[in-house]
This record gives sequence, C-alpha cells and structure tokens, in this order.
Amino acid sequence: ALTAPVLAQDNPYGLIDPTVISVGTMGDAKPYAFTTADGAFSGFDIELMQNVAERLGFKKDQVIFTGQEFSALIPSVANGRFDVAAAAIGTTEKRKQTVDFGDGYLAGFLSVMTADPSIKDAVGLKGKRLGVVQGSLQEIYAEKNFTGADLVKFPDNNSAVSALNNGTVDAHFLDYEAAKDYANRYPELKIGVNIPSFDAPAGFVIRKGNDALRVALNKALHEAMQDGTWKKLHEKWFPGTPMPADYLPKT
Ligand code: SNW
Repeated sequence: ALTAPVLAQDNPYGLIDPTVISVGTMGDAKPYAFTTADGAFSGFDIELMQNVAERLGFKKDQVIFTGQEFSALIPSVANGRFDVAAAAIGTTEKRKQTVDFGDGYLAGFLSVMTADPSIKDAVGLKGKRLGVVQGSLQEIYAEKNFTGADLVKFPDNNSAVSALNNGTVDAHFLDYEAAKDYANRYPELKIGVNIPSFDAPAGFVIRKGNDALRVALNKALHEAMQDGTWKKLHEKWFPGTPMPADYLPKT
C-alpha cells in the first residue's frame, strides 16, 4: 500500500509520530515520576505532562511514557528518540547547549538523605561516601562543593537507596520530594542537608529548534497554571511544600 507523505500541516508540533507524544521519564523519582505496581507511570511531572498534552489535543493514551536512566534522558531527546523528557529536569545553561527547555514548572531543593545524624553540612560529609545519580545537578553540585566527600555514582535512585540501606554509602543526594518519599518508606533515613535549586527550575526538555512544540507546551502550561490545575497537582503530590508564587494563578 502507498503511504501518504506526512505534511507539515499534519504534524504541526514536529513529533516523531504525529499521532502521539513520546515522553522519556524515570521509574524511580517518586513523587515526580515513577511506575506504579501495575507498570503505569504516575507522579506530578507525569500528570502535568498529560494535562498539558491534552490541551494540545492528545488523549491520555496518546502520551507514551518510557522509563530511562536519568543520564540518558537529555541525549535521547537530542537524538530524536523522544519528543519530550519530563522528570524534574532542572534548566541549566549547560543542558541548553544540547536541548531546549520549556518554561519552568517546579523549583525546590537538592537534599542529602542519610541515617547518620552527623551529616548536617559539607563539613559533616568529609570522608563520607555520598551517592549521586549520574548526570544530575546533585553530581555537579557535590563535585564542586562537597569536596571532602567520596562520591559514588549510581544509574538511578533505587540502586543508590539500596546501597544506603545496606551501608555501602553513608548518604544519597537527590531531589527534596524524592528524599521525603524515601524517608517515609525507610524511617531511619532523614534529610540532613537542603541546597536551594531555585535557579534551575524543572522544565520539559525538547529537541533543539522544535519551537512549535516548545511554544505550544508553554501556552498549555501557562493555562494549567492560570486555571488552578498546577496548584491542584502540587497539593496532591507535594502536600505541605510551599508553592512558589510564579506558578500560581494571577488575579
Ligand atoms: O533544580 C531542581 C528544581 O529546582 C526542582 O527542585 C526539581 O528538581 C530539580 O530540577 C533538580 N533535579 C535533578 C536534575 O535536574 C535530578 C532530577 C531527577 O533525579 N529526576 O539533575
């Protein structure tokens, strides 16, 4: 059979397959992005992405999530494997050299989680083994500022937290809400250090130059902020965490 050529007007957002949005994400960054027991993706970033995509005309089953190691997400978008990556991915000038970012939708802290009460700051980390996820802002921050610590690099949070629970590392450095979630699951683990990361707000990652998709996602994102959807999702997934005014409805 003949296949009709895909015209630009049939693919206004420059998608890999114009009938779906393919999204790279993570399976173990709860409550931002994670897999449930039945294998479905859930979390703040997931539901925000679904809501924004719906405003672009894509139903839930037309947003296809795929879990990847964190360090593979940005390269996968750059290489045309995904249309978008969404997983609390902080916006930085360095990352913007290889991909574009939508507008920020989340800002918070980078947190050191540990069962060791002596770990309260950089000094307390001296001589300690500190886990970081490869390619994360935590890895960059720790290399620069926690110079006395022994950095141990992991592909994902679950392997780092296993190492923490069996004593192979003394602490793990991850996003605040994920640390809070692990601390709830493992009561001996506490958050010892919080580093503000408000200058690197999380945004949707898109292929460099795909301006049509970036502009459409931004418009839909602002609608979700303005109509209270963003606030509702924040309250659902991050209960008790103060909300930065930038993302709340403007009256
Ligand atoms: O920079 C923060 C942002 O302020 C917010 O708290 C959400 O997380 C961040 O985007 C940092 N996230 C890490 C990063 O971008 C790790 C992401 C992950 O583990 N999924 O490298």
